[in-house]
Amino acid sequence: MSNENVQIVRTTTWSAGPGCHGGCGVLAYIKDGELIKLEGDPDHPWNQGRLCARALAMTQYIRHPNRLTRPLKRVGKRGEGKWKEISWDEAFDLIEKKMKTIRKEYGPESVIFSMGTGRDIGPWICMLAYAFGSPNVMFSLSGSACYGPRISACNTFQGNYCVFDAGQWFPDRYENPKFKVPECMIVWGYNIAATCPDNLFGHWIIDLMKRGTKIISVDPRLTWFSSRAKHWLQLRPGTDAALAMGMLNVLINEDLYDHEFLEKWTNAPHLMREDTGKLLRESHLREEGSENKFVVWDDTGRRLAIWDGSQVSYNLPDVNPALSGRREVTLADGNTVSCHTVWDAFREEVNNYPLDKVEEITWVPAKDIQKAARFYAKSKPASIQWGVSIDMTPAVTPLCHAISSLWALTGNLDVPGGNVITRFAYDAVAYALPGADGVIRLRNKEQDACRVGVKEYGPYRTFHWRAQTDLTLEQIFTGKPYPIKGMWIQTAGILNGIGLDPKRWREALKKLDFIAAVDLFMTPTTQYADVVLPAATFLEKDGVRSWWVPLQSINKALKVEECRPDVEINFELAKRFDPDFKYETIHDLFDDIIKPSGMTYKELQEKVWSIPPEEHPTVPYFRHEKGQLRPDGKPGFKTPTGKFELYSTYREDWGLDPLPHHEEPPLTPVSRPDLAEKYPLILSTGRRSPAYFHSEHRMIPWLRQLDPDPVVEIHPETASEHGIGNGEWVWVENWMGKCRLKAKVSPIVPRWMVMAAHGWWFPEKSGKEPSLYGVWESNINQLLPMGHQGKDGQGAPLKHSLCKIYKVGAKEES
Ligand SMILES: Nc1nc2c(c(=O)[nH]1)N[C@H]1C(S)=C(S)[C@@H](COP(=O)(O)OP(=O)(O)OC[C@H]3O[C@@H](n4cnc5c(=O)[nH]c(N)nc54)[C@H](O)[C@@H]3O)O[C@H]1N2
Ligand SMILES: Nc1nc2c(c(=O)[nH]1)N[C@H]1C(S)=C(S)[C@@H](COP(=O)(O)OP(=O)(O)OC[C@H]3O[C@@H](n4cnc5c(=O)[nH]c(N)nc54)[C@H](O)[C@@H]3O)O[C@H]1N2
Ligand code: SF4
Ligand SMILES: [Mo]
Repeated sequence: MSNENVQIVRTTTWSAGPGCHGGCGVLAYIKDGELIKLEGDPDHPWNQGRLCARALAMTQYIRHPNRLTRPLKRVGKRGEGKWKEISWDEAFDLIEKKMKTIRKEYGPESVIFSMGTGRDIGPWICMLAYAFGSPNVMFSLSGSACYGPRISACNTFQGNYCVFDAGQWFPDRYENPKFKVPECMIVWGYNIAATCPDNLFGHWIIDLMKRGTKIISVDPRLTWFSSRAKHWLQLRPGTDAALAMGMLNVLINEDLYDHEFLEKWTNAPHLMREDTGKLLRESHLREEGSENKFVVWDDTGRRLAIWDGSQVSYNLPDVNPALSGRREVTLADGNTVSCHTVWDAFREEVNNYPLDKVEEITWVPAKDIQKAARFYAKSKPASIQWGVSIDMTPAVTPLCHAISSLWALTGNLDVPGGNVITRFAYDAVAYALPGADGVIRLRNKEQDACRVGVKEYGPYRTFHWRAQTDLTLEQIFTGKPYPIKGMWIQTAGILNGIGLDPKRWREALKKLDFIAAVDLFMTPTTQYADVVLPAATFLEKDGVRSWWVPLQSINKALKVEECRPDVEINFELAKRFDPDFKYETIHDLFDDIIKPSGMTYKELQEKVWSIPPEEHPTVPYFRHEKGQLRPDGKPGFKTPTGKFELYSTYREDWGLDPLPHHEEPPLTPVSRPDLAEKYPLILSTGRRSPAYFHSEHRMIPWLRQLDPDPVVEIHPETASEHGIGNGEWVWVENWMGKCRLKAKVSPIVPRWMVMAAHGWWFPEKSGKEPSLYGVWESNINQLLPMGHQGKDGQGAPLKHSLCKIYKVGAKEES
């Protein structure tokens, strides 16, 4: 390639385009305003020149003939496929008028702002919703079952989220003297070699393996990491909590846990009342001296806890209360109650999971669990990284609690090579993830009270800023407690990927008065909108990206027709909806977001990425010891007790079981033997394809060539039982419906499970109803129900339902 007139733009990937959670540094080669090549930036500390197929295929994406390039207005009925090009001014005027009418008649909360997975538009959709006045930003997956539940669970009992340490907070990475290579890493329900999810990369784990890390894989499927693991625990889907409890059982009963961490940093010594079975709270304690000060003694006269008016601090320096055993405590009312410790209760719960019972639940041999647990516990340091299959368990919080207890009790939290507490680089936060307050937020708390799910679910009140999806869908039909009349859809493939039971979603969309969608392509979902706006790829915009580290800029490299960056679209409308909107220009907004870094946006753009210096409080390690995690600056964790909570204060307050435990998911052979009789195979869905991001990219030739058809993976024995050959089309069916997928016969899945690809529609087919790009042919979500969220409103059974299979054309089994 001649480099004449070629301009190289250094920038950062974040979705629109590759479709990603993002963060790779890239070099965009631009000639005469066109992208001629994209390659990994060898100087970027994270990807070090590596890049995925989807980013490499950007040259086929940018000018794809199907791309939306002008705003469209629907002129036929919803689904009829009749559209008219309009100007941006017309589009903005129309949206402003329609949405203001709904706001006036029904209130701002009756417009839902629907988004998909976390990418560049996260902050901007919130900005728009909040400027409009609606708290209802909805991550459109049942039970918010991706990422949010893991984060909110960690907030609940640990105060902050954490991830595996691959030296990502240091520009020199593995070479940094503070960093340690973990001896063991558990890759838990995580297909990270294909996914680079949640701001992490599979190649980091490979880097660690090259440096000596041994892998334990917890996965029903033979993934890249399972096939290279020292221990592969091939569990029955949805039984992870039982497995983790079994591992805790080994840890505790073989005395493989870290006593110092337990005593000093967990709430193990805290007291529980035997009469109520609940925590002994400050209000129960005996008053002494000043009005706000209470002290608790045990029956031997030792002080156990003190309440200083703001919080109870246990474990006073001069007291080392016994970790277990009964004791009598005198309460404020003068009565005496018997108490035991949290540690007693925790161990009792763990002892409910002896390994033979765990084997029965999980189908993993007890011996294997024991070996893996011992290996993890004896490795120093060791880390665990979990994937989205965790969120896709309705009892997601107790499951996260069990797994987190593993890293806490082995002293692997907030240490080099272990699970490191995540903080945003420089604390520059654009918008709220659970537990983080960003620059973009609702103006006053009262506006939040009517957010869907706030009344019903503790985590939505306390940590999530999202509307609960399953309740929102119901509310569209019932109109209770208030009507929902409009939807703004930006990055959510409601009918083709993120929505479960998509036919019901279609009915819901049809009920709405007004829908605006912003996308790069026409999809089955956008066919139901009234206006569709053409969005830009990451190469066509300026942006700012702060998701843990680094702090990065996205730098505009080119322009395509009339496509506009999401941030510009939302900014324009935010100004129209909110007369007091704070910012004049988009760069003002970016400046405000990155202010804590001390840089202006222009300065960040020069650098492209910036990692805070090692002494910065947002950089690990041992921040719980240094008082860098809690708002009051005291040592400990950001929880109600300042400790890692083995027994959760929040969960007790929310009326939910505060200890980790296993709950059988709703649609398994164990919970529904009646359904299993007819639908004997476990249906798992949505293992990622390296060629696609969810429902995207089916129209990109290089990517479609890599993975041309919707596949279902079937074990050879199961396939032969059903007379199915590799590459033959099969029906996958259950009580909700059926869809047609191509058999990939492979021992990669166990005999008792099939794995169906998700997100399928066919851009090459007609977009009009009834075809709707063939979305009803192969979209596996037609077999998955809404409304099975867990008791705290989170989680959904996407990875464990039931089905039967048979060859297309074969006589249907009844
Ligand atoms: N190429 C590509 N990358 C992506 C995406 C994409 O669509 N394409 N999507 C992005 C998004 S939004 C997300 S959330 C992430 C997800 O990234 P991952 O968390 O890596 O998600 P999956 O590919 O679903 O992999 C989950 C793994 O869990 C296993 N599994 C299934 N059920 C269970 C179970 O019950 N227990 C256990 N322990 N394991 C189970 C599956 O076999 C699979 O190996 O990927 C992101 N990255
Ligand atoms: N059966 C099953 N279903 C699943 C899953 C599973 O494991 N199994 N995984 C679920 C998970 S974890 C998630 S997060 C969801 C993801 O679901 P979605 O986030 O809905 O998935 P996508 O198909 O990536 O994106 C939806 C639309 O957004 C558009 N888009 C992409 N980037 C941009 C952008 O920057 N701006 C604008 N305006 N539009 C953009 C795309 O063109 C696409 O039409 O899917 C879920 N669906
Ligand atoms: S999808 Fe992942 S590997 Fe590809 S560009 Fe985005 S962050 Fe990088
Ligand atoms: Mo996701």
